[in-house]
Amino acid sequence: MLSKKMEAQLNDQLNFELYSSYLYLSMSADFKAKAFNGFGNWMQVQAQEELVHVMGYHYHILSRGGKPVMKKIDAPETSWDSPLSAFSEALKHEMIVTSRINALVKLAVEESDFASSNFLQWYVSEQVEEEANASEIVNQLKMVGDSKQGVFMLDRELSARTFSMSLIPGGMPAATQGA
Ligand code: OFO
Repeated sequence: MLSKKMEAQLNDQLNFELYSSYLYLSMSADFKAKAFNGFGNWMQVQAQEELVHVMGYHYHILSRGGKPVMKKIDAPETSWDSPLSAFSEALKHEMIVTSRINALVKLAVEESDFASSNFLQWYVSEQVEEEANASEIVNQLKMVGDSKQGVFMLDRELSARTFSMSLIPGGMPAATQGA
């Protein structure tokens, strides 16, 4: 059984992950509208992964006797000056997500909620990857700078990213994913 405090904070994070998806969908739309289809594809896949993260919280809250509550989601920006500014914002956003997850783990430990602590470990590892991925692209964009050819090549490279349902948040059965 979740404590009321843990249930509330897991719910906040569920809704924050929905915002993540919303933000990346908006970035995807902006990129695609500007013919950066590879960057747009990367962001679209990111948005899909965020929904899987949402479902992990949804499953965990329900499994522990709580109730997921969908809240109002803030509207993200709709336009970014450059690929670098969008990916820099994505990296900054992921760093915020990491600190929120760390705070959840801290609460789980304080409450001796070992099931939530165990569940959250999946997100701790995932955040290492999330930050590394965004950071790598930010660095590459900085490296190519104003080179149109460099940006074009990077855009093409990121068009190869695909969404995989094999990504399963901790404790969430695979069958729930496909449902
Ligand atoms: Fe869910 O990891 Fe990004 O936000």
